[in-house]
Amino acid sequence: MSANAFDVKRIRADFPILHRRVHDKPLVYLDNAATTQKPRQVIDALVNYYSRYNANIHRGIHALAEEATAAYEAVREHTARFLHAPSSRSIVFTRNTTESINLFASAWGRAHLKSGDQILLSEMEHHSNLVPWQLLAKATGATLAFIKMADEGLLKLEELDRLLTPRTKLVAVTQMSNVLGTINPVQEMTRRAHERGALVLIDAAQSVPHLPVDVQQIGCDALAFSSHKMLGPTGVGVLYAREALLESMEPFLGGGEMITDVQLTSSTWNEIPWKFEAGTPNIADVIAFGEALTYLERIGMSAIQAHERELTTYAIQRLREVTGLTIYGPTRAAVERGGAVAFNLEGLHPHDVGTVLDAEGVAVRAGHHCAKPLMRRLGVVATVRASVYLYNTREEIDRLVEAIHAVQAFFSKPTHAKV
Ligand code: 7TS
Repeated sequence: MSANAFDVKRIRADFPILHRRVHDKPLVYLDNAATTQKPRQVIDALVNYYSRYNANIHRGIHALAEEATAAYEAVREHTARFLHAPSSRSIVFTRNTTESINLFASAWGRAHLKSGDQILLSEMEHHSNLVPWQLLAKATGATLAFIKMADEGLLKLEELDRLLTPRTKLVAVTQMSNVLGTINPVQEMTRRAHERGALVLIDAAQSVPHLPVDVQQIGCDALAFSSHKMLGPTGVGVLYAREALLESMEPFLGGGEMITDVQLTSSTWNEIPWKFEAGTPNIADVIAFGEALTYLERIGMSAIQAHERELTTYAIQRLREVTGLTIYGPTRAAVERGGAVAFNLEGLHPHDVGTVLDAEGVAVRAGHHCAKPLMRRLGVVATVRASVYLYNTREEIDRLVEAIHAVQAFFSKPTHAKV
C-alpha cells in the first residue's frame, strides 16, 4: 500500500477509545511509546475467544481445546512471518519485552557466561535492557560496558569497535530509543559484533511496532518486543531467537508444558519453543495479538513508518517554534528517526507540563521514561514526551502545540509565578 492510500480517518474509525472526551475535550492520545490503543478487531477477537472457544491448550482432546490450540499456534506462525524469521520454532511467547529480555539473560547467561566475560550495552537503554544484565553480571562475575552517545542522541559507532574485545559475549542494544526517537543502525552493529565473535540481542519494543523489521536481514541472534505497543493486548511479549541458540539455552521457568518427562528428582525438556513456555500461557491475548498483526499488515509497515515520519517532522518543526522549548534527540531532517519526541519547557517541571496538557485533553508521558542513566546523560531529571502512531494526525500535533502555549500562559500568571 502506498503512503497516498493511507487513510487516517478510516483508521481512527476502528479505535473506539479515540472518540472519547477527556476533561471535556476530544482526546489527543500521544503516549504511544508507553502503550497504544486497540482497534475493535483486537477487542472483538478477545470477546470472540471467551464467548466461543475458551479452553486450555496443548493438552485437551476436545473440540474447544483443539480450536484454541490451533489459534494460539497460528499466531506463532504469523509472528514468525511478520519478523521474516525462518521458523516459528524461533518464537517464544512471554508477558512483555521485559520478560523476553530476562528470559534470554537468565537462560542464555546461565548456559554460556562466565566470570570475566563482557556484555556491551548503550547509554540510551530502557531499564528493561539494563537491569537484567546487571543481575546477570552480579550472578556470573561478567562485566558491563556501555557505548556512549553524542549530544545529538546518536550512538558513537566507533565506540562499538573500541569496546568490542574477545571477552565480549553479547551486545544488547535498542533499535529505537523510547526517549530520543533515535534509530540505531542495528544491522551494521550486528555485523561488527559478529565479526568479533559476540552475539546480538535487539530491544525492539519501539521498532517492531513502527517500522518493517526483518530479523534475517538484521542478522541478530535475538530480538524482544511487546504486543501492547503495537495495537495488541497487554500481557503478551515475544522473544525471537535463532533456533540453535534456543536449543543451547537452559529453561527459564520450570513447570507444566515445558517438559517431556518428569521424574521425582529430574526432568527432560520439551522441544523449543515450548521448553520456554511453562504453565498455561496468555491464550486469549496471544490470539488477539494475531489480529493486531493482521491489522498492521493490512495498512503496511512501510506506510505506517512514512505516516509517522511525516507527522514527526511536522511536530519537530512546530515544537521548535515554541520559545523556551528544548527537544532531546535528533532533529536534523537528514537523520531518520522515530516518533517519540522528548522535550522540556524552560523553568517548568515536566510533571507540571504534563498535568496541564492533560487538562487540555492531550495525553503525553512526563518522567524519566524508565531510562534514568539516559536522563543523567542529558543532564535532566525528567522530560515530557509526545509519541505518535498510525492513528495520529497533524491536527493533533496542532492541538499539542496549542496546549503547550496554554501551559506557558498558565504558569506565567502572577499567581503561579515561579519562586
Ligand atoms: N524497551 C524499550 C525500548 C521500551 O520502550 C520499553 C517500554 C520496554 C523495553 C519495556 O516494555 P514492557 O512492555 O516490558 O514494559 N517503554 C515504555 C515507555 O517508554 N513508557 O512506558 C513504557
